[in-house]
Amino acid sequence: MATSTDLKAAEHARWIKNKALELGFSFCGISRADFLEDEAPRLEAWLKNGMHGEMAYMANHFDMRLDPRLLVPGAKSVISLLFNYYPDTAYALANGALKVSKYAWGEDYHDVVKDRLKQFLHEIQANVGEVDGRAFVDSAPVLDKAWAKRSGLGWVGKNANLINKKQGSFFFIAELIIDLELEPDGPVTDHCGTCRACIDACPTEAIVEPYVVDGSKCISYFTIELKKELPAEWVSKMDGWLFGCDVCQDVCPWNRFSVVNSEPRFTPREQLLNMSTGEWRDLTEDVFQQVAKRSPLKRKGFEGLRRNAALLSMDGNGGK
Ligand code: B12
Ligand code: SF4
Ligand code: SF4
Repeated sequence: MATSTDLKAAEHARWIKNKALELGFSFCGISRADFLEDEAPRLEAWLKNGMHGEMAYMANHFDMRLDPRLLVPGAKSVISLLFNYYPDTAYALANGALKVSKYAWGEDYHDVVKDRLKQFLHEIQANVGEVDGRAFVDSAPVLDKAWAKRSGLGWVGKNANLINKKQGSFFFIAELIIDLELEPDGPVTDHCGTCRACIDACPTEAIVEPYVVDGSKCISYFTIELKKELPAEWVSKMDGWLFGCDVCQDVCPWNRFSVVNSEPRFTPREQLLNMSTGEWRDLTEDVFQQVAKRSPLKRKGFEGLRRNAALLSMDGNGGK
């Protein structure tokens, strides 16, 4: 028989899911804040095999990454949220120019989604009363995909991205970790089946086995995370990507169901998308400030971006 605590937990969960949609999130699911048992050995193996490359931060806070109660004392629930960034691809880069991943065509998602999360937490506090918690979007030792999977928002595909059956994978994942008891959702099934389009299409063979991406071989790592110069032997494999890489998502059949996002702050920046390879190669600090202002490109910095562009254009990546 359902107790009054269960009923409250179900009622609060319903209210939270409706509010999430109102605030512009596409999907919302809930999990109990527990230890991530299945992920523990996988994360350990990934790190042991050096798949984090020089992303030293990934090796930190191992226990906290697997248990949100160590990150947010008193945590009871993880609210997982998907925020759509799929852009109007009519803005696609001029043929032949160096490519920038779709997630970076507009304003930085850390800022856009964080603002929304803070508002969400305030609304929960106003509606429910004393609730303590923290908001995260790619901003702490939290396994975002594992929580979204547990909360029933999709499955983690062979390309290691969370895929939602209704709208594909071009989403950012965020969480509210709070000390309120909520009715949890359950995971959904994997729909990759016999497909291996992402594995075959990856330009650097970074998907070393189904569901395992060697981060240290991924174009996204080379073009964004790696602090030192792109190693010469990898330059020819970058497939014209200047910042990030969308290949394993572009070929995924589930992304036929992507819908264009409705977030004004993600409106693609025409100046960024119209840059020719020559303009990237000869990038000046002034132009960098214009195209990278409040954008994910800031992470790479002026020198890093110019260095990538110089190496890529020398190798004949991109035509214009
Ligand atoms: C480190 C990191 C990277 C690294 C490493 C990539 C990686 N796959 O881990 C690099 C820089 C390469 C990267 C690239 C990208 N990233 Co990134 N990244 C992260 C970050 C910070 C941590 C991810 C992590 O914990 N990796 C550790 C390893 C162990 O995790 P994993 O690959 O998911 O491994 C799991 C699977 O391999 C699985 N597994 C292993 N073996 C097996 C076997 C079976 C049978 C099964 C079923 C599963 C399974 O279990 C593991 C543990 O859960 C998260 C943000 C966050 N805090 O979570 C964003 C995040 C994963 N990135 C994101 C994005 C958008 C990207 C890019 C698409 C960006 C781009 N366009 O360039 C690419 C995609 C590359 C790819 N195919 O994975 C989004 C993903 C959104 C989504 N829909 O899934 C996240 C969640 C950020 C966010 N909050 O929105 N990223
Ligand atoms: S993002 Fe690009 S390089 Fe990285 S795994 Fe996917 S296809 Fe391969
Ligand atoms: S391309 Fe195919 S195998 Fe890869 S994630 Fe998508 S459905 Fe799964």
